[in-house]
Amino acid sequence: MSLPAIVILTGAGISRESGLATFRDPDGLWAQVRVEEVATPDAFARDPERVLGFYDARRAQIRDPAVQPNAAHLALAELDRRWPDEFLLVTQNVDDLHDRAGARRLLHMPGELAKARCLACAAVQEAPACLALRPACQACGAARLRPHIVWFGETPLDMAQIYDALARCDLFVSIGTSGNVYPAAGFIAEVRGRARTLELNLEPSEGATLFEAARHGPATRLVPAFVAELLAAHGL
Ligand code: BV8
Ligand code: ZN
Repeated sequence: MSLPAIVILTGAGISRESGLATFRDPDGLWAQVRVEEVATPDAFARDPERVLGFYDARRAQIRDPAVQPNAAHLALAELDRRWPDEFLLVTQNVDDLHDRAGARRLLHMPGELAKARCLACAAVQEAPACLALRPACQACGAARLRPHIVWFGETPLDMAQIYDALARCDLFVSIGTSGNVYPAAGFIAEVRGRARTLELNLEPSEGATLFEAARHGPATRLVPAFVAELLAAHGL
């Protein structure tokens, strides 16, 4: 008897208690800068220094020793470790907290702050601390690195693998996302009616009514409790 195939989607809310700002909360990133100024290809073409500086600042923040994976990241990494059947953690986050918590079956749809991509040879590599200084690509030497981040209007990464996992999943859990940004916001519509669905979020998301169950509160309280409950329910 195989165990349910699980897909978990996370958003900025899961990293909030690690000290990283979300996007749409009152103290969020988009309250300080506009998406159009720093998170689109046009913005990069128009003012590359502004965009590179925005991501350099966020990359410095995730390298601050005070920013650590929290109990929610750690609980999901434990679930990944102990779940013997299909499991995929899809994150909308560009921070590296799921990685540092030990998650393995993990996909970053919008790329990663810790990585850079070369516009000359497409090589993806560890991002130097400061892309605004135009460091050379480790593969071809060209000084044409950009953040390995999916901006608005660009195609998210690993979509075929993600849709394949969604098509097979029996349990879909959405954690810490407002459900505003597509295609991630559309995943619940892909799976509802066919999989069990649960939302764990500080407050109801845009797609809250599409979930069969929802629990509201901080991720560091809800996620460890959910993981313990799921493992116990399957004798793991
Ligand atoms: C695409 C990287 C085609 C950047 C991000 C016009 C032109 C072009 C595109 C569009 C357009 N109109 C619409 C679109 C599509 C667009 C879109 O959806 N726009 C929205 C704004 C309408 N999407 C795109 O452009 C995407 N690409 O569509 O390509 C395609 C489609 C399908 C298949 C193939 C190709 C590209 C989207 C990726 C953009 N890049 N990130 C960066 O990080 O700087 S998006 C960025 O915001 C995040 O990565 C994340 O994906 C997204 C959503 O943020 P959330 O994670 O949900 O965070 P938010 O602040 O919104 O919510 C936080 C939640 O946590 C809240 O609910 C809060 O209550 C909760 N919370 C807070 N604290 C806690 C908590 N929960 C628990 N515990 C707590 N302590
Ligand atoms: Zn290169």
